Amino acid sequence: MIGMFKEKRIKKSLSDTVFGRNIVYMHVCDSTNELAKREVEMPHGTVFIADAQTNGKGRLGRTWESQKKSGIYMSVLIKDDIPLRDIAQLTLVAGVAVCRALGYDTRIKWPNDVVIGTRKVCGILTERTGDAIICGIGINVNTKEFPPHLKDIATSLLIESGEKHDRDYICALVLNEFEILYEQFKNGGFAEIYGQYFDLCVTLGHDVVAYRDGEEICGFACGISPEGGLIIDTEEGEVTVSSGEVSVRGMYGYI
Ligand code: BT5
Repeated sequence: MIGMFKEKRIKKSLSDTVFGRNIVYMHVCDSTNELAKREVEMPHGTVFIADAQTNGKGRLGRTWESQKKSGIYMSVLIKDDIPLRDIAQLTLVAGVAVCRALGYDTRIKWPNDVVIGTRKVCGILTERTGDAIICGIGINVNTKEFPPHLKDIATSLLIESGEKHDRDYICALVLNEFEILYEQFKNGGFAEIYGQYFDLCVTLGHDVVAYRDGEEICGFACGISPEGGLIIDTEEGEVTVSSGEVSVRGMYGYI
């Protein structure tokens, strides 16, 4: 059924997991990440989900287009002892989880864009508030059309497959995969996920430019560091950039 999110339907497809055991659903909210921040007293694993966002947020002050009932806008509240420096890695873990859940030959444009071909189908924004971490995931599911400024860079499962998808079911699949990978990450660190991330990352092997505090770092994306940073081979040697501080573009296109 395509319509509003149904908590029961999401729960039906969930494994016996913590992520999503408690679901806070709203028709509309400003941003599920902001909602999670306001409701930070909720238990670990609570998932905040909305049919539409009026102020969907991307990284570095950007916006996330959040059309009504066409996408998944959800945030997972994580209350564990994750060191501050590992938050960026959690975004990478979530990216791998989304790829595993969606299939469709999804790949990752470093650090956090899940793409099909050269277009973005999902974005992830991880934030910290006090001791809690909020991992926000936006997935374009049944979006028919994007506004002009996104036409060339965004896609949806509907556009790619010609079919509408059940958002509740996809939500549950993503949460199941995320929790499995999260447990591995928590116990063994990013090393547990590194291989999968590396294999999924389409940025590698491309000429890229990273923008860091007004500075441009141009070079060949040649590797992922053990911490999840992107290693760029520049004229001055190798530079590793971390996801919290840069945005990256392909020199000859989006990837
Ligand atoms: C992201 O930022 O990709 C993180 C997006 C996170 C969205 C989720 S939805 C649930 C939770 N609540 C929130 O408020 N946010 C999270 P970034 O890497 O900065 O990419 C943002 C850029 O992606 C924009 O500047 C646009 O170019 C593009 N964009 C915006 N909306 C898009 C969409 N629906 N599909 C594809 N691309 C989009």
